[in-house]
Amino acid sequence: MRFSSGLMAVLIASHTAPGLAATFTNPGFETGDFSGWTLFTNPGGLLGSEAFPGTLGDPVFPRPPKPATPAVLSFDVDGDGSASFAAAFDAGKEALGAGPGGGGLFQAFTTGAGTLALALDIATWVPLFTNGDAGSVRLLVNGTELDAHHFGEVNTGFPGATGGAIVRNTLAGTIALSAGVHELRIAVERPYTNSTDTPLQYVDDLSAQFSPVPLPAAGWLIGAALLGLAPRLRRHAGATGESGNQT
Ligand SMILES: [Ca+2]
Ligand SMILES: [Ca+2]
Repeated sequence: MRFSSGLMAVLIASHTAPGLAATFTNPGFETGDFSGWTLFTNPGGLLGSEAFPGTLGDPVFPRPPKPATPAVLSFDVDGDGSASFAAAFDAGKEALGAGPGGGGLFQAFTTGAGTLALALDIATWVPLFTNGDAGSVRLLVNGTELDAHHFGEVNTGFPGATGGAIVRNTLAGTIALSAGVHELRIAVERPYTNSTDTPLQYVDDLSAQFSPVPLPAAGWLIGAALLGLAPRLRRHAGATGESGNQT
């Protein structure tokens, strides 16, 4: 069966209509800053700490230098050997107590109706000492958690090793969305206080794949096109002598 040109146009339009893709601003932090993102802190939480100009060879207080956070810094979050700009945090708390600590970042985005698949690279850098909890990162859309990872204890091998440790992971998940404005949120949490020895958390390379569902309006158009096609098919069947019920 050949589709009429009108029906084919409707079918194509239902898959390429503008506004159906999910577009994020600065998903890989390649602007070198937090453009497009809004930072937030949980009650009593901290997102970062001041820079510490450490010296690992210092005989009194041996520590590696630690950058100020929150910040967008060059870091190889996915471990492919190539560093790029990434969001860096020293998630923690002002004082020990209830609550997740830290905070994170969010941005609004718009889609049509469909399914959104997201992926995000995450990492933690533990400067020197083995740390009992390097923090957690959670990926949420409209408040629904798509995926989460708790780095937990990271053993740096200290004192036998003084190079610290980097641990990497990836968050991924899918969610069905109705047409409209949505919120993507990345929570970076750690329920302990910050110090020159606490781990940094990095996030980078947010990637999105959006699969639109045919819109109801498009369905009506397709139905209307098929109705328009029916008389032509009947005429065609009649002209070639094919049998069939023709009411
Ligand atoms: Ca990047
Ligand atoms: Ca990389």
